[in-house]
Amino acid sequence: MNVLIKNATLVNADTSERADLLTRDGIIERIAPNIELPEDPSVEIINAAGHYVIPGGVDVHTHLNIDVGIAQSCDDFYSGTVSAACGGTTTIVDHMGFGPAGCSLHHQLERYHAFARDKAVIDYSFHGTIQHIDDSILEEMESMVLEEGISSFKLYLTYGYKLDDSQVLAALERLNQLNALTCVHPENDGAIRFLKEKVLAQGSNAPIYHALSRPPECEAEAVGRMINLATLAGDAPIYIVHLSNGIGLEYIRQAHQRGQAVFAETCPQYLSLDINKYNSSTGENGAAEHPYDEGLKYIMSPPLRDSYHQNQLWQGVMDGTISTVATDHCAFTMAQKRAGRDGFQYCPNGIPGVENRVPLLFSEGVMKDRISINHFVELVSTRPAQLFGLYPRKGLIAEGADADLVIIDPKREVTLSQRLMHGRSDYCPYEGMKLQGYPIMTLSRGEIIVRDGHFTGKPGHGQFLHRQPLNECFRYWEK
Ligand code: DUC
Ligand code: ZN
Ligand code: ZN
Repeated sequence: MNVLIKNATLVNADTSERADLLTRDGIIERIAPNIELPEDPSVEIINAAGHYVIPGGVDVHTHLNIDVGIAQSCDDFYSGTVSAACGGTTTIVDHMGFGPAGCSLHHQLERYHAFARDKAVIDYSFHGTIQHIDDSILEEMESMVLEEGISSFKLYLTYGYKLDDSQVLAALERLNQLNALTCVHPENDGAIRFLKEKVLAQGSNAPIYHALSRPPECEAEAVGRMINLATLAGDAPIYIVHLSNGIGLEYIRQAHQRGQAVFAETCPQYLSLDINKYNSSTGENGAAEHPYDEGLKYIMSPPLRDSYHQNQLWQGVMDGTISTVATDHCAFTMAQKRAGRDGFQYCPNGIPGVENRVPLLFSEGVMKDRISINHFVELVSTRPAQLFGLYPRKGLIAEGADADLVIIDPKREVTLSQRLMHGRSDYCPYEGMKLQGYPIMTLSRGEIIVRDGHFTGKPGHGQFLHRQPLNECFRYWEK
C-alpha cells in the first residue's frame, strides 16, 4: 500500500511544516508543498487538512507476556500491540520479564522473540534484563549489543532479582564500555521491606498501604544512589524508568547541572492520577463490589503520588529535565487484581496504558498549553527513538525514514472508557477522563493499521528492530 497525505501539518521535534507526504514501500518517499496526484490508482489519498501528522509514537517501557510470579499479564504481543497502534504508538521496546534463576541473557531474548514473532502488529525490540552478575553475563553483554541489536539493559534495585551496589557497578562499567544504556527501576528495597512489615503487622492491608509503604523517599534515595554509582562507574549514562516523584527529579536536575548523562522517563499515570485513587471505594460506574476493588486497579510500583509530586513532574516535563514519557504498560484483569482483596501484597503490580499515552499527553500537555506540539513529539517519539538506537528510522518525519505516521485530529473529543480500548484488561485506569484531540489514523511502514479507532492491520506485520548502540551525543547531558 502507498499513501499520499495531502494538506498536512507535519510535526517533528524541532519543526512544523505544511506539506504533502508520499509513501512508497513502507518508506517516506517525498515531502513537498504540493505533490501532484499520482496516476497509480493504488495510491490512497488522505486529506489531512486541519490535522497534525506526527512520527509514530515510540513507547520504550511495556511489559507484554510478563509473568510477575503471582500472575501472568493479560496482554500478549498481539493484543498489546493492537492496543498500542490504536493509541498512536508504532514501536515498542518491551522490558523482558525474569527467567529461571541463573539463566543467560540470551535465554530470555529467545523466549521473547518467540512471544513476539507472528504476533506483533507494530515494530518492536526488547531491553535486556540483568537478573544476576557473573563473568559469563558480563561477557554475553557484548554479543547482545553487537550481534543481537539489544543496546539497552534493565536492572532492578528491588524485587526478587535486585542487584547490590557492587553488582550495579559491574553492570554499569561493562555496559558503558559497550555503549549500551543502563535502565534502572529505582526503589530502596530495604526501606520498602521495613515499612511493609510495619503496616502489615498493624493489620493495615488496604490498597492505600501499598503507597504508604513505598513513599517518595524510597524511590528518591535509589535515584540518588544510581546517579552516584554511575559517576563511580566512569560516568556511565543511565536512564531512570517511571519517575514518579519530585525529590528524585531534583537529584536528576542537579546531575544535569554537572553535565551528567541521566535520562528520566515518567508515565501518564504519574502526571494525571493521584494517591487518592487508593482510597476510592467507588469507580466511575458506581459502587464497587468490594471496598478495595477500586484502589486495587491502581496498584503499581512506584505507586501514585500526591498533587505536589504530580506538579513537580509536570514542571520536569516542561523544563526538559524529563526526557521521555513511556507507559510501563503491565496489564491485568480485575479478576487478577482482586487477589489483593486479601491484602495489597497479593495484588499483581501494574496497569494498562499503552493505548492512552499519546492521546493523554497531547490533550493534557499540548491542548492545555503546558508543552508545544514539537516538545510533545520529542517526548513520545523522537527522544525515545534517539536514546534507544532507533533514530532516524523511527521518531522522525523525513524522506527515507519509515512511514510510521499518526494523524491527530485536535478537534476530536473523546471520553476515555474501557469500552473504547483494545487491550485485554477489563478496566481503563483513566475511565471518564475527557480528552481534547485524538489519533484518527495510524500507519506502520506505510500500511494503514488503524482507521478511526478500528484496527485494520494484521498479526506478524511487526518486525524486530536491531537497535544501534548509544549515540556519542548522549554520553553527557546537554539541553
Ligand atoms: N512496576 C514495575 O516495576 N513493573 C511492572 C509493573 C509495575 O507496577
Ligand atoms: Zn519498574
Ligand atoms: Zn516496568
